[in-house]
Amino acid sequence: MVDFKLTAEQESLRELAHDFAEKEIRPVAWEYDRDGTFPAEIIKKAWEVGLMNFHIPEAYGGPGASALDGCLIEEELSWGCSGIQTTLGCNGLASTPVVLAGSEEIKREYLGRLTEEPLLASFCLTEPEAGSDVASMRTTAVKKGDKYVINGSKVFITNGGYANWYTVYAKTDKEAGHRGISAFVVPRDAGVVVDKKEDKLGQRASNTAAVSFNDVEVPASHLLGGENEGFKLAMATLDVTRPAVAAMAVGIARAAMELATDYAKERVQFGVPIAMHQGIQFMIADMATEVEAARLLTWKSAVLLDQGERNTILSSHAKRFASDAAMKIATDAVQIYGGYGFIKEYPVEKLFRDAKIMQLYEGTSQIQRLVIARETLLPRRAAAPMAHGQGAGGGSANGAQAKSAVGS
Ligand code: COS
Repeated sequence: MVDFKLTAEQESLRELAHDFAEKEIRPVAWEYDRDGTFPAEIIKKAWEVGLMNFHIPEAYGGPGASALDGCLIEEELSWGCSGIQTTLGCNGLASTPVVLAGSEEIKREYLGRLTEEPLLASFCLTEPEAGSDVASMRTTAVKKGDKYVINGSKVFITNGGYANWYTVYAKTDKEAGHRGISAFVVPRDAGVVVDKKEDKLGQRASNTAAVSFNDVEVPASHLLGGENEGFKLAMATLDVTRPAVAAMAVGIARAAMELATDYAKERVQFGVPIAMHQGIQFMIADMATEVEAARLLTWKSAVLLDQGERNTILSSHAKRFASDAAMKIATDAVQIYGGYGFIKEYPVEKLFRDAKIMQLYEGTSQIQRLVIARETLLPRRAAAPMAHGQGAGGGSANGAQAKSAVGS
């Protein structure tokens, strides 16, 4: 049976997130964007009311929310401000590899840190010379006795300047391409250096930093999954997190559509509100269809995860479609506002800038099309999906399941 009706619990979760976005995020969003203010106070409040770390399984102190529940929250918070939601949601990206492949001890320590205090974690995959082409990374991790020594630089790291710990991908076998990458948990106090904070076009309230590792030592037990299994762990992580990014894009798209709709009903030209003109109506109609379609793809990609199914192609469909829809809808919202849309005093200008990153981070729209094309032309056999650990009724992921999936 296909049922698009949310449960009463899901409706209240959505309401909680919407109220938070309306009362705590929207009133400061434009000011934080202008000044590039890091939303420290909002992090504390969101953590207290349970709007962060909802993906962490109950066994490690989280609520173990389903992927679909996560998407409901992410859409609302991003409707409030996607820059602030990028900050609040990044723990999900950083800790998914730990949920999927960390040892029991690592999960207790590092997932526990996030649920015990409002701390942040970062996901360090991208490098100056390795963006879409993950396998070309240069950061290395060399095993010395019972430690790994990490050297290299990472860029575009969300919350990089504020994280308490980092999930870091590094080459453990330089000659083996994607089969020579491993993932590690690196606590900040192991010697992570924050090189610089980026000054960005949009999502300016989120911290994006370059970080480096100069002979940073971590115990061998900080390896996530097996040695040289990091690439597949990164891909499996993105399968889990791309639905969340898609939900954020839906939040931006919906915000832009609502603003454009309200404005079109108020703004009078040629003697009538511009909403009476068919040219405007058609733009609003397309916005409404695209928001609806993007949300349906997003929910489907999340529900597949919750059902323990492989969602690689759906997660790329959702991320690609929702991100492109957010950009188009934000662009059309500026168009509907006319000249005012180009002025910072009016709200759609920020959404237009914020939407752009959705087509870039967690895999560009072109990379999503690459994944979709490969999965369509050469469908993988229904390989075991990664243990998810946030699925409704799915309970918590266990390392054994996750490791077998990494190796599949
Ligand atoms: N789950 C599990 N394994 C996967 C997988 C997935 N979703 N996708 C690919 N793999 C496996 C493949 O099966 C292949 O396995 P074998 O080594 O057994 O053959 C291996 O991983 C390599 O896959 P592939 O050949 O597709 O790798 P490519 O180097 O061609 O890269 C892309 C694939 C481009 C899709 C990948 O590098 C990517 O997603 N890049 C974007 C990275 C990104 O999103 N960056 C944003 C930073 S995070 S904010």
